Amino acid sequence: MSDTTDTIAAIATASGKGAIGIVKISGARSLEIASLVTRQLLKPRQARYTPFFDSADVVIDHGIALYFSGPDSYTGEDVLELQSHGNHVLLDQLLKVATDAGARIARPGEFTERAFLNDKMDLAQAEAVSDLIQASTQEAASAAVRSLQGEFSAQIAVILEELVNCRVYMESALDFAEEEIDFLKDSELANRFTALNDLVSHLLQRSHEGALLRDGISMVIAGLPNVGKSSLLNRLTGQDTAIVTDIAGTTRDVLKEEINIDGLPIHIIDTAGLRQSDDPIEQEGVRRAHDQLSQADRILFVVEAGRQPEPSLLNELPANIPMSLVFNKSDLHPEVIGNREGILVSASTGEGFDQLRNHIKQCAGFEKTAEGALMARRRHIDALTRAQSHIKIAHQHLLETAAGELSAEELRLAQEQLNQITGEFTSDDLLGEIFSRFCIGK
Ligand SMILES: Nc1nc2c(ncn2[C@@H]2O[C@H](COP(=O)(O)OP(=O)(O)OP(=O)(O)O)[C@@H](O)[C@H]2O)c(=O)[nH]1
Ligand SMILES: [Mg+2]
Repeated sequence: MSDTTDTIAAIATASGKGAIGIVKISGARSLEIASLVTRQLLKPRQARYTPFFDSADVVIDHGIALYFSGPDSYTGEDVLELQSHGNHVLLDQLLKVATDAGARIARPGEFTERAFLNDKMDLAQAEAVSDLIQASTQEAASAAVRSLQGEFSAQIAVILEELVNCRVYMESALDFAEEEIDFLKDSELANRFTALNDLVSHLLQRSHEGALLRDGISMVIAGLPNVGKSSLLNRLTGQDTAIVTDIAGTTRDVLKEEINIDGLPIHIIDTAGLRQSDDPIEQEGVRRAHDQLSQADRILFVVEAGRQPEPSLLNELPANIPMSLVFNKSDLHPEVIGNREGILVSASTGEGFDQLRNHIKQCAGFEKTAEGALMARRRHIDALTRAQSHIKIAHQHLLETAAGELSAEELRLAQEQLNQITGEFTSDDLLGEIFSRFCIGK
């Protein structure tokens, strides 16, 4: 973990030219650096328009200096923000004044890590800061804001409180050994277990949607040559990205595009038509197609309307990856013939695409809960899932053997899992990994 006694500094704005650029400084030397740069004593929380000096007394720029005295700041420490014009030469000069005065360059995420260590936010909120910066759709940004405001953590707190109540109830039962069995078998406890389980399920659903908004899903379009895979990609993206011709074997390279359906990011991948070929370039295209197929979250397998997929070709697809059948060219064959069901579309006319988009959302488990998605990560979902299975085992112990102690122990384990989400008990390694993925200056 970092040395939290250092004063840290970083350029907080994105690289490149812009109207303004910001250097951020946090730590005990902030006020001293403020005096060096501005030659004035700044008052907390008062924006001061001032010249910025370098160490040789030369004016570098004029800008706004803002000082926050700890603990009322983002990091909980003394913080200085220097807003200059958005030119990296200027910003580097300002940064140099700070480092000459004893600050060191901050690591990625170090400001937010300090905010976490100083109890300004919990770990789930800190992660939401990074997710908000990375959000690629409005829905993802809203989910991140909800988590940043603490909605996710508040839900965890509700579950934790109920877990603790159950434990207290059970442990008081264990203290009165003769009455234990009656206590443990009463319906109140059973109801509480069911309610706990429902709370976790609901939070899991909202988190699952948040994770989808953050990471999206990858969908590989595959099928025989000429069935209209590239036309399908173009219709979904609304752009003429892929070359379309009536020559079978047009596409060889793997083509990746990004769309979003109601905020759900979809990475769509067009591939070469699957067939045996003597052409080494096409062979390589087919090999790459199989490569992509093995990594997909879902396969869109395209077949010409009026036909059925060849079983031998379907057998070549990776068995562990879900597949949706799409019958294309409905303008030529308006009906699905045969026993396998699929979605009927026409990449030429756009018919059936609303249905296809809905199908994709549904398959991803993206249903939009009433309160909205909460930004969550894989590790949150894993911890919630583990907590839920401990709760289920705890319930089983009660139902099947009235084993109060074992049951209480499972609840304790569930509690541990939830505490990991908010960072109550989290290893330094995990913290290091989480914050290292932040951008510099945040
Ligand atoms: N009538 C009709 N023609 C279509 C439709 N979709 C694609 N086509 C035509 O089918 C031919 C092949 O389309 P592509 O999109 O290149 O097919 P592909 O599956 O990518 O082909 P390869 O890259 O060779 O594997 C082109 O002539 C398209 O214009 C459709 O919905 N209706
Ligand atoms: Mg193609």
